[in-house]
Amino acid sequence: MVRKILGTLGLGVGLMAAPMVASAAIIVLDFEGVGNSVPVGNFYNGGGGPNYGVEFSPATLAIVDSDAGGGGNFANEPSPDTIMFFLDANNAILNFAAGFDTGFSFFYTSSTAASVNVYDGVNGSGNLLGTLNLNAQHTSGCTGDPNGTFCNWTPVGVNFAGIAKSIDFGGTANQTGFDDITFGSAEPGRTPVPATLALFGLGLAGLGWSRRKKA
Ligand SMILES: [Ca+2]
Ligand SMILES: [Ca+2]
Ligand SMILES: [Ca+2]
Repeated sequence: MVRKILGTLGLGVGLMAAPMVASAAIIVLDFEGVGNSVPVGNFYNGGGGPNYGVEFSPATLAIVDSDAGGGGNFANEPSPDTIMFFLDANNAILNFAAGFDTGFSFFYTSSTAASVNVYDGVNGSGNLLGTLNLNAQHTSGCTGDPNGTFCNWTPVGVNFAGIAKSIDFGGTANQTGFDDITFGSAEPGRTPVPATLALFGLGLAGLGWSRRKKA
């Protein structure tokens, strides 16, 4: 039987390569490969990335660090070089229709305080299972890599009872970024990359649009 290269790769480095952790499957979304200023959409729902059955609302975008050729005004992201953010705070939701349990977590950077809510129905419906509170910490004790105003990333997570099916991301449009979104654990799945030497800092306004005209 002729073995297809892609088929072999799929078995070798796909879902089955994930380490077994405890009894519950832990899934980490690192947004690598989605693109720059591209909606995450169905990337994790059969649309190019690992198919976890996770669907993002249209307002959620992936963005690549400007130091890696994208348009992102951030640094020290836990999994370089792509993160998720949104441009419409009222419509930044992910649906995990099959459901997940135990915990939910991620790393974030934010210039404003915000809340992220976990629900047991899709599209932010049903019962509120947990809330993650975010602080304004984006510039605290950090520098660019070499560029990027949003340079401080904080792990945050919550344990909950029941089966969660959607996440409603709070925050301010273009002012809150997320990476290594983790299902099944209150501790996000990756370790932050340490800050590297800063050459200079720039006072750019937003996470996503660092190329706009400077004051
Ligand atoms: Ca970076
Ligand atoms: Ca950067
Ligand atoms: Ca990433």
